[in-house]
Amino acid sequence: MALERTLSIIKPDAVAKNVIGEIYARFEKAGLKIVAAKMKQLSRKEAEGFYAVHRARPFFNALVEFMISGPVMIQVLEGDNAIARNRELMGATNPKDAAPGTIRADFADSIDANAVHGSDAAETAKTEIAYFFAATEIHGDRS
Ligand code: IDP
Repeated sequence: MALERTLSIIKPDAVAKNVIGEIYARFEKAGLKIVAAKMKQLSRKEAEGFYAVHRARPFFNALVEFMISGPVMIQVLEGDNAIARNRELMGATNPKDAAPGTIRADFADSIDANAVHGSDAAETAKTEIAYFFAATEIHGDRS
């Protein structure tokens, strides 16, 4: 199995609900190690840049407004198949479709306020991790 890294964001709704620790416990129980972390109030520019791939989508402005509505908790997770494993833990984008026991099923209120972000592929993971973390801020087993 491939030792991978992925970018995870606990979004403003979940930070406001005070469930950072509960979400971290799910990562750890699933074998994902938190190898970097920072709490941050994103600027509009940072949120727009992070979600630039969605710029043309009708929900883009609402998504940016939501992501800057409060602080987020940003982490790099490391583990075997970390990208897919984190997506499994997160559940479907719309919490109405998320499988029972997933983070979004348990903590998300709507497709806008859906608790967590997770990279969806190796290339995006690399870009997204570099968007928020310098190499010296990541303390994992993978070089
Ligand atoms: P993902 O977060 O599950 O990877 P993406 O399709 O990459 O989903 O969309 C990024 C984020 O944009 C979602 O997490 C959600 O917050 C928001 N989003 C996606 N689709 C919609 C929509 O149809 N309406 C409102 N917000 C959406």
